[in-house]
Amino acid sequence: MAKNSFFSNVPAKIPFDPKAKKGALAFKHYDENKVVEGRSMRDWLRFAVCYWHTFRGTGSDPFGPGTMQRPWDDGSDSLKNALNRVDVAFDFISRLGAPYYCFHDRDVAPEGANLAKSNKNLDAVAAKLKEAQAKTGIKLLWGTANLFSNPRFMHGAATSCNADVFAYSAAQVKKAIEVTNELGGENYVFWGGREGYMNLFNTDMKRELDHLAKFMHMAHDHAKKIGFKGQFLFEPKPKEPTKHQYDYDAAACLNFIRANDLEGIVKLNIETNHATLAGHTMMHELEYASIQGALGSIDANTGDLLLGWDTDQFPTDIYLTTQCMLVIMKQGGLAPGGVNFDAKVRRESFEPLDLFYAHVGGMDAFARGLKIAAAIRKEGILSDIVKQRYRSYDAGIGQQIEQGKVGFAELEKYMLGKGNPNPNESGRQEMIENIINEYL
Ligand code: XLS
Ligand code: NI
Ligand code: NI
Repeated sequence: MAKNSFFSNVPAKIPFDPKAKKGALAFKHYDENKVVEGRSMRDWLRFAVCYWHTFRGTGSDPFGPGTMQRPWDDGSDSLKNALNRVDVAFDFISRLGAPYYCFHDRDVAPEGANLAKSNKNLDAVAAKLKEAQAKTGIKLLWGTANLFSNPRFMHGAATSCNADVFAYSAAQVKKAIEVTNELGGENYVFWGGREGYMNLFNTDMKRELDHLAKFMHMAHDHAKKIGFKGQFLFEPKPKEPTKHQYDYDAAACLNFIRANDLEGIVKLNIETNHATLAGHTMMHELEYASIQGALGSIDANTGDLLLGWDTDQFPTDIYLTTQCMLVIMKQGGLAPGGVNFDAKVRRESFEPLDLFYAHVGGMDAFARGLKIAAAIRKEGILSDIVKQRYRSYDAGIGQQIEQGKVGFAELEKYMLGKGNPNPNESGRQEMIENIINEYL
């Protein structure tokens, strides 16, 4: 691979070198073998490169065409081009030193004239992906199906009003799960690309949601049948492309999961930019999913404060990555999930080299978040503050409330006897924020 590499200006493996000069292609914080809280950074973070943005992104936006220079890509949707791209992708991921990658079926292989031809293309590329995985040791974090680009999905896939589109989607997902299984994928993601609506006047919401639930049970049945051991994941997103996506946020997904007997079958893949589009922080979405045992994996990126859409920028904010790692470490990690960079370089960063800078920056930002979170956890100041704050529930009436030993009548009696509650104490928000800053 190294011989005819398009990345010969980049080291064969980006080094961990905290002393490298500013802006050098080196990790200053991600030291894959460094052990933090008993686990290597590699195993805590389980980084994945995403195929769609990194190897298929053109840099186009609604106002203009692509800008990216990708000298290995002939711009066609031919099988030959797709096969070539596999070599480049694995060369890139090897140099970066990320252990995983993720893809949609249609990112890796061109769509054919009909389903059978599309499946054939996918098989051809999957065979090459399998070889490349074996050669490099790079593994598949998750696979998924693109059920949103082709015009047939204009009304949705599993929630389309057209039953044939439901059937097509089922067949496509069946194949995508099989390919993911064949490649040893550790998870399978469902992002409901157009599972939502543009207008409620023409939408039978109940029927669409029922269809979606049926679809998920069929997917689960098939996964069982073929022995796929990977974790199923929903990826919440509130809007875009539809004005209202059914998988709005972690809460909406969990409600759907519970209402349709999918508990224990589907967990969540939480994406930063989707969380903020839903009016939440990433930390909120992670915490909400995690406390219910449903935090499976993350799509690491970030939005832009001033732009109201899914800009999918690389995460560089260590305050954000610290917040992520605090939640992730609290639940003991993400495995079999990981940290997938569902992120794209800006339209103006059109050289291949920019792909390296972007990923190195994202990986270092997360490694830093990991170190900072570990330092916070080690001193235990935060957890002590929280424990202390709720101590009125550790004994006495609070304990009786938590243990279900009292009802309204007992609580009335308690309070009539006491007259007034114990005085409140300060939440000390500003002091706590100052403490966090001391670790940054
Ligand atoms: C789009 C989603 C998508 C999923 C995979 O906004 O983030 O990229 O991660 O289908
Ligand atoms: Ni995503
Ligand atoms: Ni997204």
